[in-house]
Amino acid sequence: MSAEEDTANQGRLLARVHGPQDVKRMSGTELDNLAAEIRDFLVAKVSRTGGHIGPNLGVVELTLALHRVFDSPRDRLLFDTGHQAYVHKIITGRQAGFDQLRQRGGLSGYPSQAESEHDIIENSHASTALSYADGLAKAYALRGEARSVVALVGDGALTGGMCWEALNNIAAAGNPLVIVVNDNGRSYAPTIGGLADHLSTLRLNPGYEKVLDAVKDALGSTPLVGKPMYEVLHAVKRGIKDAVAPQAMFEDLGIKYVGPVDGHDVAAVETALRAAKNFGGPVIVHAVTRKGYGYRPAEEDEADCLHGPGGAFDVETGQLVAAPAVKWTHVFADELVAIADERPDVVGITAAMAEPTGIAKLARKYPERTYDVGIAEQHAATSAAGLALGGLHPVVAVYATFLNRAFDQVLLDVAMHKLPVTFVLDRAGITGPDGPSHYGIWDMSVFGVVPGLRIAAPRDAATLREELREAVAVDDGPTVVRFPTGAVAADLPAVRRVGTVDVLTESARTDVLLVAVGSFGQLGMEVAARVAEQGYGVTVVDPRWVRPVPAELVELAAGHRLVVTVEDGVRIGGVGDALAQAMRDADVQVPLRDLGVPADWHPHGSRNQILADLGLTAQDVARDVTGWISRLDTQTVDALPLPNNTPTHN
Ligand SMILES: Cc1ncc(C[n+]2csc(CCOP(=O)(O)OP(=O)(O)O)c2C)c(N)n1
Repeated sequence: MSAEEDTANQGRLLARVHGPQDVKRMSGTELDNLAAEIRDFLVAKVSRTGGHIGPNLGVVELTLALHRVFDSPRDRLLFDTGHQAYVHKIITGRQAGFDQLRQRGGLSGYPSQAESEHDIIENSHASTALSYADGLAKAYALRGEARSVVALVGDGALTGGMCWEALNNIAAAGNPLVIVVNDNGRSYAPTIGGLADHLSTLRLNPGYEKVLDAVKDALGSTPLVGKPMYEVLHAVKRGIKDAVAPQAMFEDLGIKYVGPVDGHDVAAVETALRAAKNFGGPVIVHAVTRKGYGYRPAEEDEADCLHGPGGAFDVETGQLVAAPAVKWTHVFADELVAIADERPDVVGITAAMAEPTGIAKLARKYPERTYDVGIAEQHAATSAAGLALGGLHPVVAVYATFLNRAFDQVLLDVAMHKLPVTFVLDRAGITGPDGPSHYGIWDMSVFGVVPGLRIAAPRDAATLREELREAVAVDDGPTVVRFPTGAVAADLPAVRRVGTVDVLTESARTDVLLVAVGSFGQLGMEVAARVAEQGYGVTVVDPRWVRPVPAELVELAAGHRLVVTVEDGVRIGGVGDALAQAMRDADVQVPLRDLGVPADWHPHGSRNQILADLGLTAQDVARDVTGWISRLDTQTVDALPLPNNTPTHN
């Protein structure tokens, strides 16, 4: 085929795909070409928006095969974690949405019921799909409905305990159900643990290695993405099944095992899936894939196979387009290493996210003092408790949204034992493009009720370093240090410190005490300037440690006419709520208004867009504050109007 014909044909098959039926009708050759077109499409689109490119490139053939063998949405296709559902979205008629992927009002980066009847579960937290599948299969058995239930789960997600609880139940129930294990050997980084080792014996098999080497050699001489490479890959894809030995492990669980199958061979996957579909009981189909398959910058990215670039990237190199910024994560990572240099008892824990949380930096310097526990936040917390019992001070670095999983472990296993464990919560508050389940807005409320747990919310790099040091100096209970996503805020020095509370600005008049939590320090300064223009004096404070509520904060509140709190977390049980209670307990009668995130499901978009939607900009807050303080002279407290974003059900 000439180059012109090739260009003319680009996207030809993809344009015919409006739903699963269109894929079912295609021939083997067409499917191979379609897979190539899908990869071109994914790279072209995701390179503009950012998103989970590596995982999706790895499941193109798997997803095509799933939609050919099963009849979605009647048959239920469940995607564990959900970050690898882009191909499913393409097949189910959502190609047009990819220009707006993860943008406000655009396509979600995860399955979304609102988008399609083909999306059954809305997720983003790993290791849940097998439990959903267990329940669905039981429900259809009880209701006498003949529908297939299929869950696609990665080897990374399989390190999560919920998967093993589910497998135990699935085996016991014996209902028909298909579990497709997408085994690419990686979470972000290579998957760790006994299970991973077991699976990797397969990948280390010399026969399999030979195939991979041939693929790698071929990549050097082919264009980045596209059809020619697929022809080469096809040529080397022979014999993969014969080259490797089946694994007994899954059958030991009492679940039928099919595989290993080459996950990039649609026909081979289809054969396995059809066998599994007709088996009449639970079956695991073990598919071996390569993360980032077919796109050289992803395949060759040692760190995480381009797991999920946060923004636009260069197609040739896979490098992010945006100028690199110093992020909160970097400040934490550097300071942790500095602390570890001084304190041999300080160790780090990550739950399969060493690079994204910055723990990787510690691991590079002190590999023997760093533990990657897999996608196992609950285990991370209690294992940290064990480390602390053993005389160490663990620093557990997780995204704020994922620590929700480990509430009971933090409460009882760590806090009740008064153990010195520091939880560092990255991506706290409104995060943005990953949507509702990735927002780190619950931590201050949920963990605020844990007795003896101290929570710090630094406002800039300097206070992050300082509060991290204060946290690891605590030896009689757990601490949390939480900070948001993105570039770290410019340093904002305090004018003075009262107890643990930093006063950021004050004036001769003490009308309003504005409690700016964490990264809202700068917003607080802007609000004070705007409100000052209306003739009111605002004292802006950063409590630094928000739990327990500092006694000095209550004293400061007593010296003002109005207290306003602003925080990057849910209002119910948040810092405002806690301060109001502390003021009631101290019989401080000053009215308080709390601004924060309503307890609701907030859509994806940029952090700034979502904060603006919630009325959490300097302009909005200044308007609220001015309105409240100006009415105070004439109205009673109860008559103070609600802020813009206060839903009535709160
Ligand atoms: C509870 C939880 N912890 C951490 C994460 C972050 N995370 C997203 S994808 C991922 C790796 C998943 O690996 P795997 O299931 O093998 O899928 P792959 O990306 O390799 O296709 C992790 C750790 C998460 N989504 N949920």
